[in-house]
Amino acid sequence: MYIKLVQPRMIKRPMDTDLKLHMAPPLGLLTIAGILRGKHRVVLENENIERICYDDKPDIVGISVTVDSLPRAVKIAKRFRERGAIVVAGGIHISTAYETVPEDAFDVLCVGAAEGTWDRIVSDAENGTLKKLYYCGRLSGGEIVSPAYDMIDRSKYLYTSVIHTSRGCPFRCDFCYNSADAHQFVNRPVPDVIREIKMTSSRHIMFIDDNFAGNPKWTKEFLKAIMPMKLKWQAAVSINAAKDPELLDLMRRSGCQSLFIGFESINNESVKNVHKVQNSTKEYEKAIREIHRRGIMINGSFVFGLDGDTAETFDATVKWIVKNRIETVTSHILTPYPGTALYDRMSSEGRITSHDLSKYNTANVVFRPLGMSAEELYNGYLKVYRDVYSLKNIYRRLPRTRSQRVPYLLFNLLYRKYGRFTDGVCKFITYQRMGRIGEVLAKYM
Ligand code: B12
Ligand code: SF4
Repeated sequence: MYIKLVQPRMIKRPMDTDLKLHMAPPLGLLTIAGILRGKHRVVLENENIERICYDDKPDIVGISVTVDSLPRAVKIAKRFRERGAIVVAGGIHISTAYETVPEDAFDVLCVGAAEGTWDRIVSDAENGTLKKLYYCGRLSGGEIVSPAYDMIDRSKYLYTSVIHTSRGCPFRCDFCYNSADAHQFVNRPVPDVIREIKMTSSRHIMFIDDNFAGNPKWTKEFLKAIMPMKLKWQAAVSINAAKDPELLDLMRRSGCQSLFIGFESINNESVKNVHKVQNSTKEYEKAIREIHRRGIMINGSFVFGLDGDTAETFDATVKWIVKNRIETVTSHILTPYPGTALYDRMSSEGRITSHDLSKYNTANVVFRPLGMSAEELYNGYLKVYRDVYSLKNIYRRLPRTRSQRVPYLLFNLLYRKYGRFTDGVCKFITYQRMGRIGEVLAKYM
């Protein structure tokens, strides 16, 4: 069979440049390619970096859907279905909230990991016994299939050495897709991950797990195993990881450069309201010191519009970020993704003001906030980006550890502050080369 896999384009936020579209290849679809190729003809098209071709005649089209890309996915599906293809939708949003997806938008909906469903979908399509809904059920780590890394056009991406060591997260924060029942937490066998790292032929690895330290025992074993590989790596962890000195030491010794941490809010009430049970704001500053002390940078993630937030929250948060020299910051407007505990609560309180999912990319206000107006929330969110990445505050946040200053300045200036300029350069020298230049500069300074 001829199977085409499609990644719908994402909607950029006001502060994003095209660098975001070229950040990393879609691992979900590459995993499906890993499952199917050899048995079928498989083509992958990522609308973030190329145009989708509607002129060929695939038998099956598989579309990966996050909440914000659902409206675009529906349009793509319509065009392929008009040409006679069977369209299968899967991915994070379908797995979280398949029952909210318009009935007639796709031929097949797939809940959970592709590893447990695609072979059945294809053989049922061949036999004419296709069903509307497929479930994966529980997956063991050893059943996770490696993405087809060799299918990536490396010139189109900043980072291609992206690896996942686990799926899901042990926590269930109300606003996160992991609060929906369909998601499980599972680690992969250590040798499988090491084999994948070797496949990338790079020593700079980005682990894209939701929570790289979701099972600290596994993470420690893994870090000991990669120690001889002399990697430089970054990952996302929940803040409780910083309470474990042995884990932090192993991270440093195995080459950790930066950790992405969901602080979400500096207001304890706000954090507790969304059941982020592992976060205690009282312990934040100590956690930051422990991480910085080991020469590891922090990418702090913050959510605005939580029920304890007011119009004062924005400036207070920026002040705190600068004081604690958080090296990079990602912020979001609280967004009630369908299928999450937050959505159910806001929906029952009648607070959802927009059901247009293309606005659900955390850069729009789609609900009625409690402690401020929707306008104050939107403007405050934009101001946080402006203030954190002002030249003055980039200077004030400069890391104390000298070796961190080059990667710090590269990200703050070339990605965030002057991203449009950098993107223009990438169009000439390729995104891959820009990613490499960043790695090399960071290594020698
Ligand atoms: C890397 C990443 C990015 C990268 C690259 C995205 C890319 N091209 O893949 C960047 C930084 C650009 C990015 C951007 C954004 N991201 Co993002 N991102 C991730 C991250 C960390 C990893 C994705 C990944 O590779 N996973 C590993 C693969 C193997 O898993 P998977 O995609 O789930 O695929 C499996 C199954 O879902 C299924 N499957 C997947 N596709 C399909 C398709 C079919 C047909 C079938 C049958 C099955 C199937 O099978 C796969 C294999 O088992 C995830 C969190 C996570 N850990 O998954 C967030 C995540 C996907 N992002 C998210 C968000 C919100 C965004 C942004 C909106 C952020 C923003 N404010 O701008 C944007 C735009 C998203 C978009 N429209 O694409 C949310 C989505 C929430 C939701 N409910 O939809 C996530 C889940 C983070 C989170 N915890 O909230 N992201
Ligand atoms: S810790 Fe992060 S990934 Fe885990 S459930 Fe909470 S928000 Fe989601």
